[in-house]
Amino acid sequence: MKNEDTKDTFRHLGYAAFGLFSFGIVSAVIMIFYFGLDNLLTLLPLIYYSVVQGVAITIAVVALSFFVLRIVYRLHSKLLALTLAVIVAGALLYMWADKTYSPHFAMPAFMHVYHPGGSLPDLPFKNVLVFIKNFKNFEFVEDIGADPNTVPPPINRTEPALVRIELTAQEVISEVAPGVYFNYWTFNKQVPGPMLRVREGDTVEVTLTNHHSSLHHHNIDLHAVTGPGGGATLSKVNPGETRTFSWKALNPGLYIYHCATPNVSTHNSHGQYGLILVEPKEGLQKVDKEFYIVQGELYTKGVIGKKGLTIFDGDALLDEEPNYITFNGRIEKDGIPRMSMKVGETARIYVGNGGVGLISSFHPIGEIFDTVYPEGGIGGNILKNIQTTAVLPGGAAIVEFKAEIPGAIVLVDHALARMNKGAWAIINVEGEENPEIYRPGTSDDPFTQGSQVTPASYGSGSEMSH
Ligand SMILES: [Cu+2]
Repeated sequence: MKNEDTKDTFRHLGYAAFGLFSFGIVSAVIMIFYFGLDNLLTLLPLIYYSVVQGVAITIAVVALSFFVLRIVYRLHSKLLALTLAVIVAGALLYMWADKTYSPHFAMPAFMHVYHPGGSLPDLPFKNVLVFIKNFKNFEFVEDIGADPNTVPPPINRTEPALVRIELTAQEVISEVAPGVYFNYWTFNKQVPGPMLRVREGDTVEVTLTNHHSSLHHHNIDLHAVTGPGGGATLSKVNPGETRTFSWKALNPGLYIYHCATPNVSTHNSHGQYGLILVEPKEGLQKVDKEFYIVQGELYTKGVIGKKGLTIFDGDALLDEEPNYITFNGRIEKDGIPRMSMKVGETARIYVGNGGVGLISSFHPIGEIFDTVYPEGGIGGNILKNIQTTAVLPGGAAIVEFKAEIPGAIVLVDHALARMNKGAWAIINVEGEENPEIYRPGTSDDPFTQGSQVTPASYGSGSEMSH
């Protein structure tokens, strides 16, 4: 009897294994025909980890089902089978009644929101299928992070002008961190989108094109615009479409622009934001260096650092718990500074916060902001000698300082756990040491003779020589 049972067990296991194997083969053949082998070969490395997880959960579910069936079979108990069925039915009923089932088989299935129009923050499951189907149309971008040095030059005009700006909304694939891929939605294939610069009184003509490869509508809301939706009502573009609208820059200041297509926070948190500076008529004081940094959040499924193509997480968005917080779209590569200046030079940083959830406590480690234009406002109060300034979601700030000491100035969101999620960038300062201001040793040590000083670099722990 026992022997028979064991044979049975092995036979059933064999069937299960054969079934799984056949299912795998048939799925692979269907996928090759559906996507084409080339697309599949590109896609597979990106979804490798998801595939492994899928196989793992399938094995576990099949084994568990087999285990339960064996118990029921061995006990020959209809009552036990009925009890198990009731447990499963009860659990499903509980889940169904817990929250409203969302339309369109959206993921996660039990989410409910109260956004105007009822749009869900997540992506309907059908969009994921459409995404995979259109995979070959997406462009892979080598480096999604906008170069912080790409600030348009100061405006020297003394008269208003007509300024034409062209932007393209494009959905691309790029790396958040090494091996971690995300489907970014962008302006001009970079995050943040390009920094724009106009002069108070200018008439600005914005032309927005939605790239033909896009799966979603997009538009643009510039906070510098006076008018409904900040331009959003005039710029909704379907994939492949182009629209133009004009506006007059009435208020000087530094403003966020972003996509405002419902669900707005979903579009924002895929990377669709940037800064526009409306220079005051009298211009801004001249500085040696200007930098462009926008903080942003990425909400992805699974843990931080999960490799492969990560999927957007609507639940995390509603909870305002991003996996990644970036200064310019992605994690800084190997801590290599992308900004540099010299001792004695002055710098201005145009800082924005694309959000969507967190207030940035913007702070330069080892430096003090001599001047801050709070909330990016120009023409009102300015602040002097500031350590940390608040940059609100959908807001900005202009900060200025002079570099006195060589070494690294690490810019951070001083809610410092966010550094672990990527919220930092480095300005490398080169030049002569300035021991009168900063040096190792006691205050009695002579420092006026340069020969007696060993240059100390950032973090090297060099000591004064005697
Ligand atoms: Cu959009």
